[in-house]
Amino acid sequence: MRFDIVTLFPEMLRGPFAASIVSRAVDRGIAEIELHDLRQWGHGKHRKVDDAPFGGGAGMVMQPEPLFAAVESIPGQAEARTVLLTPQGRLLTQAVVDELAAVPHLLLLCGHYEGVDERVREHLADDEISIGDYVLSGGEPAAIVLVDAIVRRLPGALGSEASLDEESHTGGLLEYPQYTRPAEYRGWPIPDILLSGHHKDVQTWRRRQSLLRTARRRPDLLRAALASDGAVSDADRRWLEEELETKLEEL
Ligand code: 6GU
Repeated sequence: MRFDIVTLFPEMLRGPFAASIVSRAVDRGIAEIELHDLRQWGHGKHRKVDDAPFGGGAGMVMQPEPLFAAVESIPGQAEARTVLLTPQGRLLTQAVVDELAAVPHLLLLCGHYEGVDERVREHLADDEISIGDYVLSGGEPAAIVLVDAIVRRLPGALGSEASLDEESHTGGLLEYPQYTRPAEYRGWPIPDILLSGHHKDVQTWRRRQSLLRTARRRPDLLRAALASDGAVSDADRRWLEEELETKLEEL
């Protein structure tokens, strides 16, 4: 999969992409990431890329020309999905990540200042993504998040594909608690069940911990899982109602 990223701050992205899963995926040829410094297409001696808003008001707005010129310089851009990173975009979820992971060529535009000229949204971007309901100074941290989330879904990017299987298996529930050695630390033991060697019982315990944790911390996610066919069995439902002393309909 190919990523082209247009940014005013390429240095913000280099470090994160040079580490861990993303860098390994690049080394393996699974992902290709190219950074494009928007300044290159800025106007005049100062390589200007922004100007005051028509109609007045505070802050600066990114001008259309440098962004259009940057995108139009990128080979294959006409076939790529061009995504503007902006707090006004659709919220990034795992479903959106998986949708974008199926696109062979993504072109990410990192917004800045008070915003981007509306003609960029209308005539250059195919899609707009936000990574959450808070405001960042620019789209770069969002580009790091988006690339990481996509790359780890690409075949061969993770050491073992089992990790991904397990994730999809848990179907929108939070993860169960994990423990490793030592079995007792500062007097805090791990749950006995994990030392029992009864694989089936361990699986049941983990499944229930997932359900319980999701019910308590993210009832919104549990409601979605309950509504999706086959994600939560009748046995799971009965156990959870008992444990919570609540009818699941009341969650
Ligand atoms: Cl993509 N950009 C900015 N500037 N702020 C954000 C965001 C993006 N997603 C959440 N907040």
